[in-house]
Amino acid sequence: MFNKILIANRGEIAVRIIRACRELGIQTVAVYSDIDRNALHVDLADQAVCIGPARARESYLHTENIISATVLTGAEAIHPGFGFLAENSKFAEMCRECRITFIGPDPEVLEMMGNKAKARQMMIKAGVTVVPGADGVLEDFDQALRAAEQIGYPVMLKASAGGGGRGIRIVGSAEELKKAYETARNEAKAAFNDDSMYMEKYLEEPRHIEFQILADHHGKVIHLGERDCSIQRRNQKVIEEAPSTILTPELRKKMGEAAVRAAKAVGYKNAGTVEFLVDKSGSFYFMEMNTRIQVEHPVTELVTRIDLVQEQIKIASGQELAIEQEDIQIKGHALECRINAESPTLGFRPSPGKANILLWPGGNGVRLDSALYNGYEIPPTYDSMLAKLITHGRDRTEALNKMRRALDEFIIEGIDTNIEFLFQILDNDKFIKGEIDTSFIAKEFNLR
Ligand code: MV4
Repeated sequence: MFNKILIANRGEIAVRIIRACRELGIQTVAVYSDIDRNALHVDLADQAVCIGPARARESYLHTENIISATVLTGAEAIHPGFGFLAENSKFAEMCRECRITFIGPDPEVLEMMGNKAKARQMMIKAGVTVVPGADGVLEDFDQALRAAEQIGYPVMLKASAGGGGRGIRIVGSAEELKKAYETARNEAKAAFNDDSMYMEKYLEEPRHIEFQILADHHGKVIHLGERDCSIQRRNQKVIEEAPSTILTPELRKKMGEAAVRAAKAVGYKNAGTVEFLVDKSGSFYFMEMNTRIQVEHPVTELVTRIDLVQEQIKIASGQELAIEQEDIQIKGHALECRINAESPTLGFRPSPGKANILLWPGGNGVRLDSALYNGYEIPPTYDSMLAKLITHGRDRTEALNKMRRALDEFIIEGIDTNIEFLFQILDNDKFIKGEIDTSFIAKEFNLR
C-alpha cells in the first residue's frame, strides 16, 4: 500500500479523497492555487503545495508543477479526482515515466475512451450494443449525407473528441445537415483541435443510465449497479439516484454484464462508468465510458456500502478486488442533489462570495460531501458546485422525504443557491412517480 498520495484536485472531491486516505492510514498532499490558499482541502491534508495562480491552466492543469510537487513531497501516487487532469492520457503517461502511480486506468485506455468514435468502434467489436449509426468517423460531407439517409432523421452529429454533451448537434433533415456539419466541425476544431465527427440516430427522450464498474490489475471486473442521471440541465447533472425506477432485475443483469464486457474489452483498470441511453421500450445503447471517479459516486456507495475511493486506491496499489459480483446487493434507495452557488432566477448565473452557513443538514440517512465551511469565500474561478447532499432510505419515497427534510434544514446566507429549484424538482408529480428522462427539466421548467 502507498505511504503518501498527492491529490491533484480541489473542492469537495479533494476532501473526499483525503478522507479515504485517512481511513486507510495514508499520508496526503494537497495542491492548491493562489486563490485556494484558504480552501478546506489545504487544511485537511497532511501537507500542501502551492502549484500556481488561480487560473486552472497555470495550476490544477499544470502537469509539470503537479509532478514536481509529487516528487518533492515523496508521494508515490496521484489521485486526479474528476475534471482537470483526470482523463488526460498525456498526464497519465507523464506519471508512468516518472514512476508515479496514476490512480486510474492506463494512458492507452484513457486515450481510447477519450476518442468517442474509437470507443464506439471498440464496443461494436466487443459485442456491446451501441446507438444505431454510422461506423467510424465521417470522412466528408457526402459520407455524412449518405449515412444520415441510411440511419434516418433525426440524427446526432458528435465530435469524436467531445463527450459529456460537448460538440453535439441534432440534425432534423438533409437540408439542415450541410450547415450543421460545417459548424459542428468548426466548433470541434476550435474546442478540441480535432474536427473528426461521427453520427448516431437521435433517440428522443431517452434516460441516461450509467453503470459503475470496478476492475483490478488481475483481470477481475465487477459492476455495482446503475445510477439514473436523467435529471440534467444543459448537460449538467442536477439530481442522480440509484437504483433506477425503470430497471428490472433482468435488465440490470443484462446491462451490468454489458458494462463488464465493455471494461474487459479495453483492459480497463480501476473505477469507471459505462453510460447508456435507454429508450421507452427498455432497449439500451452504449454511449460513452467515463474513465474517472464521478461526482455522483456516493449514491452507489450508499446502496452498496462500498467505499469507491478506497477501492480505487487499493486497486492502484495492486491489490486484488476482495468483492465478488455475487456480494453486490443493492440495498434501499439513494438520491443526490448537487447544491450550486448560482442564481436560478438570473439564468443560473454563478453566485460566488462569502458563504454564511447558518445550519448544516444532518441526521439519519443524510450525507453531505462538501468543502464548504462557515465564512468560506467561494472563488469565481472554478465550477459552482458547493456541496452534494445525499440521502439513503429503505425505498425511494423514504429517500425523497429525507432529501426534502435535509434541504429544508440547509441554511446558507451570503450567496444564492439552487436549493429552491431542487425543491421544485422534488415536488414535481412526474419526478415523484419516477417518470423522468433527459428532457425533464427543459420540459417541466421551460428551460433549455
Ligand atoms: C444522445 C442523445 C440522443 N441520441 N445521443 C448528451 C450528453 C452526451 N453524453 C450525449 N448526449 C446525448 N446523446 C443520441 N444518439 C441525447 C443526449 C442528451 C442527453 C444525454 C444524457 C443526459 C442528458 C441529455 C440531454 C440532452 C441530450
